[in-house]
Amino acid sequence: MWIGLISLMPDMFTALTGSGVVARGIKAGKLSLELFNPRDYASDKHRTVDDRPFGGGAGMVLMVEPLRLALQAARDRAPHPAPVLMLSPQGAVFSQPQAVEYSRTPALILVCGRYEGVDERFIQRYVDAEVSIGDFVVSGGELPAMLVVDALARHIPGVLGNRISNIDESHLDGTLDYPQYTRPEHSADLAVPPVLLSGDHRGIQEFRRREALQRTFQRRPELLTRRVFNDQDRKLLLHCFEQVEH
Ligand code: 4G1
Repeated sequence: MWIGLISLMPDMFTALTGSGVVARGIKAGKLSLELFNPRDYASDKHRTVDDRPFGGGAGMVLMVEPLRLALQAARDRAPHPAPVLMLSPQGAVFSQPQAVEYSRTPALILVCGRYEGVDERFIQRYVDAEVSIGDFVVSGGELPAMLVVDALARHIPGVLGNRISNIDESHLDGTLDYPQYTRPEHSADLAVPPVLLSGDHRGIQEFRRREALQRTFQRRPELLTRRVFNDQDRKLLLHCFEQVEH
């Protein structure tokens, strides 16, 4: 997969390309990232990329022209026709199904905003979809873009190694993870739940499922409304409901 990144702060992406899953994918030839800096496409001697907002107000807005030329350069380099996504608080919140979906496109262009935002005409004309990572203020689209690239890369065949497994999507989709333990058996004044040392695989499976459902019910109850449960899950959940009354 080829990903073109349009950013005024291309150095930030060394956090992604230096080590970790994405670096591994690049080395394995499964993923290729290319950066395009709108500043390189500015037309004046000061290499201006932003200007004050029409109508007044604080801060600066990214101008259409440097972005358009950077996008043109990215499109020229893309080995396949590439959808253009922009990281933006105006998008729907990025989700696991989208990570899987976008990992299947052979080429993708991600546009990162800066300052107060991007001239709306660029978005209207050139951006296929806006994607948000959540409802909070950040200083630019770069960190959100890195997060999206990491989430996509995990789904490209051959990117994950043996020590990094792909977390079961059926779990991610509807329930939180169960608690994990590793050696030693006693640590921080706490013992590992005995069932995990018992070798009773059915017991272990049931313990993990119960813990996962209980935590989801307690911490993220809204996730439970998006799923249909089997008989075992229903029984374990009913147990959670009963505990609430006591
Ligand atoms: C209004 C949040 C503005 C922000 C309301 C999630 C945030 C990109 C994202 C902002 C950005 C809220 C994101 C805000 C983002 C131009 C450059 C926009 C940075 C910018 C809730 C600043 N997911 N934010 N505005 O943070 O790009 O992807």
